[in-house]
Amino acid sequence: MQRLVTLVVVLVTLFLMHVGPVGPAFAKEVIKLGLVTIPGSAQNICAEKFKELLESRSDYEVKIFHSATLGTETEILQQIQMNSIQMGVITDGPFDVFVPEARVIGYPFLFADYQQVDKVLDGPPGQELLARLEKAWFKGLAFSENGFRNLTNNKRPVHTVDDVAGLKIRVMESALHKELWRLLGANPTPMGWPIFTELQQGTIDAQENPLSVIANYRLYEVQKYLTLTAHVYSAHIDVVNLKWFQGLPAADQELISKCMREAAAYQRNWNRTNEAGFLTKLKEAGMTVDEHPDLASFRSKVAPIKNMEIFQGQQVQELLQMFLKAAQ
Ligand code: EAX
Repeated sequence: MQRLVTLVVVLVTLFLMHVGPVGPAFAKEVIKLGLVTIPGSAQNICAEKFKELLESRSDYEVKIFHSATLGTETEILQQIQMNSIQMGVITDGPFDVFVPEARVIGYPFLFADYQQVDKVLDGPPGQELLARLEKAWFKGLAFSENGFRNLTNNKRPVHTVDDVAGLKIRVMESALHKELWRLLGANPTPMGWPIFTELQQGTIDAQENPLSVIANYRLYEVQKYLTLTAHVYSAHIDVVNLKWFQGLPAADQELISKCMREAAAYQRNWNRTNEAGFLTKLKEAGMTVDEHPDLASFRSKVAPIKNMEIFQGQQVQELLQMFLKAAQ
C-alpha cells in the first residue's frame, strides 16, 4: 500500500513538472498601475477601462493598486519613477513637485467649459505639457479628468470670497494650490488624499474637489456647505515610467498609448454625463448648495497669482502663455 502511495506521489510530481501548474504555459507580462482613489472614482473608471482594453487586445495583464494601498499620489509618482510600478492615473496637482509646468492646468479660472478643456489639452499645449514630463522620467500618455473643483466647508455658507477668510482648508500637495487658497484668504494645508478623517475630526474645515469626488467619498456626511466655485479645472495625467516604456517593442508602445487615450476619452465622457446626477445626490444628502456664488470676487483676489514666483520660471511661464492663448 505504502509503495502504491509513493508511486502515485512520484507520478503526480512528474506530471506536474511536465505540464506545470494549471494555467497558461507562459506568464503574462504584468503592468502595475497605481492610483489613490476608491472604486467608482474618476481615476478608477479610467484605469479599469484601460485594463479592459489592453487585456482584450494583447497578452499584458494590468494589475490595479487602488485605494491608496501604495500611499499618496506623490508617493505613487515616486514609485513610478523607480519602476517599482509602471503606471499611474494621478491628479495634476501632485505633479507640480516633479515638473513645475504641470501647474498650468490648474491656473485659476483658465477654462470656461469642457469644450475649451478638450481644445487645449488635446491640442498642442497639452501635448507640449506631456512631452515636458519626460525630464522627470515620466511618459505622459493622456489626460483623463477629475473635473472642475468646488469648495465645501463645515463652517458657513460661502458666497463671496470674503466668506473664505480664515477657513482651514486642505489642498493638494502642490505649491500652486497652496498659493491660490492663501490669496483667497484661507489657511491652506497641503495633504495627500484621502482626508475624510481629518474633516470628521475637525483638523480642517474645508476642502475642494469635483462633484464626483464629494459624492463618491460621502463628504456630505462631514461637510455641510457646497459652493460651485469651479475655481480650477483638474485633470489626471496618465503616465508610465519612461525608460520601461521605451524598452517595449514599438507596436506595444503604440497599443498601450492608444488604449490609454481611448480609456481617457471614455472616462471624460463618463464624468460629464454624470455631473448633474452627482449634484442632485449631494443636495438630496442634505448639503446646502450655493450654485451661483460671486465669482468675480474670487477672480479679483486670485489675479495676482500670474505675477507670483510659481509662474515666473521661464519654462512654466512659456507653457502658461501657450495655455492662456489657446484657452481664449
Ligand atoms: O481625486 O487629492 C485630491 O484632492 C484629488 O482630487 C483626489 O485624488 C481625488
